[in-house]
Amino acid sequence: MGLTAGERIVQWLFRAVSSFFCALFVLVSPRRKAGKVAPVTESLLLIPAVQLAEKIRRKQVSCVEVVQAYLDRIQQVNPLLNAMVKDRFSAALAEAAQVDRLIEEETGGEEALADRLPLLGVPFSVKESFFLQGMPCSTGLVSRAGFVASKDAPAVALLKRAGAIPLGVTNTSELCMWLESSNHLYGITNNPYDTTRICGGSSGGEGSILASGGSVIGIGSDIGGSIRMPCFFNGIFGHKATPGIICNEGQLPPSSGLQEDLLSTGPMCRYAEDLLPMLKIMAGTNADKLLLSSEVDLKKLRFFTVVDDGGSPWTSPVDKQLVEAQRKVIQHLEADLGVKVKEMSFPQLKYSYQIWDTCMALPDKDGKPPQPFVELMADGGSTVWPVWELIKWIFGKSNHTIPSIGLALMNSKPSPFYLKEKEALQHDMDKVLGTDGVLLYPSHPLLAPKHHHPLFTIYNFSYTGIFNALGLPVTQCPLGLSEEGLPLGVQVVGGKLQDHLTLAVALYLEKTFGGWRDPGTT
Ligand SMILES: *[C@@H]1O[C@H](CO)[C@@H](O)[C@H](O)[C@H]1NC(C)=O
Ligand SMILES: *[C@@H]1O[C@H](CO)[C@@H](O)[C@H](O)[C@H]1NC(C)=O
Ligand SMILES: CC(=O)N[C@H]1CO[C@H](CO)[C@@H](O)[C@@H]1O
Repeated sequence: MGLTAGERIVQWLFRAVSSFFCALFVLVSPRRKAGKVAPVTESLLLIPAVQLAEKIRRKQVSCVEVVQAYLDRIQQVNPLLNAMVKDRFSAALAEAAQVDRLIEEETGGEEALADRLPLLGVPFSVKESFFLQGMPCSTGLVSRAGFVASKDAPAVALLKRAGAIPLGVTNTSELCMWLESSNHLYGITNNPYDTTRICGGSSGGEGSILASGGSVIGIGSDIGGSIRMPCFFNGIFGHKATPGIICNEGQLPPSSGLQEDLLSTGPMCRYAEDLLPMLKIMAGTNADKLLLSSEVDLKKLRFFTVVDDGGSPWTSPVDKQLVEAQRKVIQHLEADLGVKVKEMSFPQLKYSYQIWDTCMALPDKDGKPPQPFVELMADGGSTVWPVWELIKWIFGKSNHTIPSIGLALMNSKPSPFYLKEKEALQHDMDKVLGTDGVLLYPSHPLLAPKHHHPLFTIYNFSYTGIFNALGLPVTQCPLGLSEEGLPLGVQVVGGKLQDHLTLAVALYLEKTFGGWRDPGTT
């Protein structure tokens, strides 16, 4: 797709300016020493959640042993990562002991137990922006320090009801609106493959603790890539479900306007086989709307690949290693399955950011506009003045992070032009995908960047954000590591309600590319 001369100039200028600031930033920022977590040595930490539940049910391992192994690992890695910001270790151990007693006393047989409590005894982690009873839920707002949730978010409650045991809550970006998990309440979270790099956001603490082996399954939410970006930067699996399937209640900030159509709560995990059972549990009664128990024959699917967004002036070109990884996926699919992967391009993808931004600003069905970001920052307290916060920030005195202040200053309005482009893209995409199409798309233009870098390159998240605007299910899949030892990956996109297809492809890709890698051994 050609860019106009004007777009080329904008592209050149924007890249020049962002490169200049990146270079300047590297010059002035203190040198951090690159570190990574120690290898996982405890084999209990290397078992997928569904298999772990089975072993616990069969008394091949006690739940207390499993939970203790995870607590030990978190204590080992967290000082380096700052991923889990509040734990509930003693409560988790007490619950584990109860699980062991329950299994001891169970008379209904193992199968009945598996039916009733499919994740019995499996530890999990929770993004701090969700209500988890007895735990903080601040989403990085300093003014919410000390708040304690008195109930569980519905998605959290469903995992608990399936028998899973929460270990603690993990860091996010302020108000979940940034791809670096850092805020003035809990500080900054590091990437386990290289601690000088970002773990992504907003579900970044989840990405980091899962990838380091401190958790096996976790819960995140995604309005512009907040599950998929941290899963990509940390080399794990994540699923942004078709919107409306998993309940989004009980998290901060609440969505308003039409944002509910963009937001998806969903599973994050180290092993692909845990995605589907988690989705089924977290969907509750809505699971019936998906075809989660149908057998998927990959050979019968139609595959598509899109190499990039067509050259948006606002994003960087896709990293060569990511292009190569996606090419290898195509090669494998064609050689193993005998399918033909068709290369496509969608001209509107170059407006991904603008389309996402417009959808985020749309009013709801009753014409009510979304709640202004400054109100979310104020969280019911005194008014926040973004310019004043910016001045305070310059002197290191603001309680807010610069991405939040920037967002408050931007104050987007919906654009009829981009809405029309979105509708055209939606029409084409829905037609291409149908009920048996699967599309491959880069997860992000670049591998996990250094801390703070995304500040100068804010639009790259549009590679994930566009699928929130389109309301399509997407599974983020790891594809091994780059030359510098950083995770590679790809997004697998399906038609609406066709989540089972992208999950089936995730299983295939894990088998073919090896899935998650222990950051300690790379
Ligand atoms: C930051 O938040 C704390 C706690 O809410 C408050 O006491 C303090 O005055 C705030 N600081 C600024 C500069 O707004
Ligand atoms: C994002 O995009 C810019 C160009 O717009 C690029 O210079 C930058 O390195 C990219 N990086 C990330 C990870 O945000
Ligand atoms: C690095 C950092 O700031 N870590 C903080 C994370 O949050 C906990 C709980 O509030 C603090 O105790 C840590 O100091």
